[in-house]
Amino acid sequence: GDVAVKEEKSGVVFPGVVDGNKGLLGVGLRRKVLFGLKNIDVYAFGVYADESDIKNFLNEKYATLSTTELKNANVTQDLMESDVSVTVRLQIVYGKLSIRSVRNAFEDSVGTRLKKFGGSDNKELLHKFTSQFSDEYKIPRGSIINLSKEKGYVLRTTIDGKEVGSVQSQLLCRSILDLYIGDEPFDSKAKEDIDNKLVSAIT
Ligand code: DAO
Ligand code: DAO
Repeated sequence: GDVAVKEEKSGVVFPGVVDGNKGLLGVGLRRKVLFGLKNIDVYAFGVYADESDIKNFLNEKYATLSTTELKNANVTQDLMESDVSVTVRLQIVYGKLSIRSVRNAFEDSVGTRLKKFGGSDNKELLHKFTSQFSDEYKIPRGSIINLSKEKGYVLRTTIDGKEVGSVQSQLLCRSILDLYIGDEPFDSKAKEDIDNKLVSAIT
């Protein structure tokens, strides 16, 4: 539906639709453990995709499966590897985020995935992505960052509606989505909700 949804742990509300046509599939929270002891809420996120794009893609692939077979199919994984446009909207919750700590965090989170899916050395790709975020950007609490995977595996980033840059790479798109809907997602409840939503889009 087109209804706004609240991420309960942070209280952040996500609009039901973004980019004119992408509907909300699920919301979650990105936490991080600091110094092995303190848990901080870094940002809340919502995952969006165009419903008719999803239907077209999934119907093509799954039309012949029974409901049970569908439950066992890895629909989310197929979505990650597809060329369907997906937007992940992040709303910053933590009030003291520096660009440097952001860069360190995603060298860790995204870097791990690039290695996992790409195999070889992906330092250059990681650098291409992180070098978009120069030190002049400020991301105080409430900032909204959109990570949009567009047709042709282009990852476009905006901060508070302002375009920051885009990188064309299937591996990077796959790795970013993996943070939210992959095997070890930041918020497993969010992934579960998204899975269910996808399956119900087919049936
Ligand atoms: O204050 O040093 C600190 C801790 C900051 C934690 C940073 C986590 C960053 C997570 C990535 C955010 C991407 C928008
Ligand atoms: O949560 O570990 C993570 C990685 C999130 C990747 C999102 C990157 C967003 C980049 C924003 C930079 C702001 C200057």
